[in-house]
Amino acid sequence: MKLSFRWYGQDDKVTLEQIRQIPGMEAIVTAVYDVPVGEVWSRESIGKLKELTEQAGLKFEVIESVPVHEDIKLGKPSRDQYIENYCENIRRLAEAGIRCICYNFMPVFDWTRTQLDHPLPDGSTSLVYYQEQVEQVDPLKSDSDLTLPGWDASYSREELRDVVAQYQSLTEEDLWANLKYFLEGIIPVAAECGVNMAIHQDDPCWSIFGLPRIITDEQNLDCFLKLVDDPHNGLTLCCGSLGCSAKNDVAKLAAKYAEMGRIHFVHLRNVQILPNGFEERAHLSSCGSLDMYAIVKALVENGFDGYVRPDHGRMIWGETGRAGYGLYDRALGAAYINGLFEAAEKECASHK
Ligand SMILES: [Mn+2]
Repeated sequence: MKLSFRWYGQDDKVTLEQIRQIPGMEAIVTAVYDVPVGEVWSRESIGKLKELTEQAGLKFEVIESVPVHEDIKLGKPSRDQYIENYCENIRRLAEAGIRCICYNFMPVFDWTRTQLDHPLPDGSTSLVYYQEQVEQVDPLKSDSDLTLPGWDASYSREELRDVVAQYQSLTEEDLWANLKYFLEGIIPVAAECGVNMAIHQDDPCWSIFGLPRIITDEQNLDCFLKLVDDPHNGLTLCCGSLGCSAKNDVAKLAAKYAEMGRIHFVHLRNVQILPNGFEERAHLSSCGSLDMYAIVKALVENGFDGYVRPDHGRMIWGETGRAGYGLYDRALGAAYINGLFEAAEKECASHK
């Protein structure tokens, strides 16, 4: 298990120099942000990220994310060009030394929360999801003032309504078929380039606004891996996304898919499940619903040796910045993950 940290490029308030000082930190997880979704990334932009990362003494082997154009998810005729662009991105990233690409296949909304700065009793703030607030919002009504934080700012109100409307006739079966078509286009290229593709689970792992969502639970993850049964077609195991449903036993899923060799990247964070949704919490097991030690131990016991990163942190110590992606609480999460990892490694070694 190797520790990594997400970095949003030169506009990120968190610097590479700060990240490098976190004990055990090996690599940066980042992306090219200056290109519209669906276009080919320039070799120059990729090279700049690699250069900055390596100058800071960190490795450049994981990309999060190469986003998937909506036309691919919708199965429009234009998807073939976007899939070809995606393949070209895989080739260019492999040339630069990238070994793993994280992506997701969620219609329209990458992730959904109802508040990004919800105060917790200890004075920190975190991202939360309350069902009753989601139900007040209808993205099909362009005259509604209600929006949710994190909605893609690249869409105007009307564009958002239009893209959501295009999904109204798309069933889960259609989305599965479009995902399969996409995988059949990209996985042979990934295999040829030695790149592991790692799909992120839907966040949260249920349907929102009537939009289909399929990367949600064990049954569907099993189906996903069989769509193209190749080791390069694997998972980003996101504990927080799977863990906001009590139906998902995250430690069990970690063990199962690690043993199959199909986990290529892991997001470690904790959530507290509530009757009406969930709250993101500190990484420590006792702060939320997930047994983080059981998850890390399951990964170690089953031979997972890829990258993990602390996922969203709370805002603490007065830090301001990108919600979920401050320095301090994610660094605390990294330190905690180091401890879990060392304990799990030593426990496994003592049983051999
Ligand atoms: Mn995640």
